[in-house]
Amino acid sequence: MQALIVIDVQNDFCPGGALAVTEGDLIVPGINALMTGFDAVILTQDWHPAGHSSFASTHDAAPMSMMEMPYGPQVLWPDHCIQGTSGAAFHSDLNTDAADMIIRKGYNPAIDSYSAFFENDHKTPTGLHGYLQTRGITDLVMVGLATDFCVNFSAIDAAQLGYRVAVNTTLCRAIDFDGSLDAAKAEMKKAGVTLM
Ligand code: VGL
Ligand code: ZN
Repeated sequence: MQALIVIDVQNDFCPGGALAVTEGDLIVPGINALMTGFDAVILTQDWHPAGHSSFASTHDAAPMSMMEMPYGPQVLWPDHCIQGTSGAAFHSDLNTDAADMIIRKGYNPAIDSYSAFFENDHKTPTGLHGYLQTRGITDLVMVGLATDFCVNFSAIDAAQLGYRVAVNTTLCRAIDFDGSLDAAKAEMKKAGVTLM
């Protein structure tokens, strides 16, 4: 049983958004076309409260600077994907009707959550693993934004949880900050993720 996991195809990660990923919107038609032919389709949605600890503005720091958190180093981002805002909404062309489930993440004010499976402490579960297990899903294809952060962390966690994982890189786009895309590709391969 195979699921398609669509990571964070939200306005703030598309051109014009608060944390815009170059060409982030161009992957939407291909993702919609891919949705048929899976046993389950799951969308993730980055969903932060205002004043989230991953926001540079919360610490009067520069966006894209680093901060040591109790759970490890954290990039400080521009404010993005604030709950209920248009920036947090899915891209308007994304076929959300095809989703069996939408899982939100990053709502804990103190911990960021790049991965669809665990918050950035690598311990607190989002519940997605339980959902996939009870649906009998063994194989995952991942697409979405951003290749080097939320797709990367989700794919590695999934592989470590025992799923067979493929990332369709033509239907992903990266932030590519400070060599993060090359590093992410190497980490995913090392974790046993297939890059398509
Ligand atoms: C993401 C940075 C902060 C992502 C989310 O979806 O890749 N990146 N929040
Ligand atoms: Zn975020």
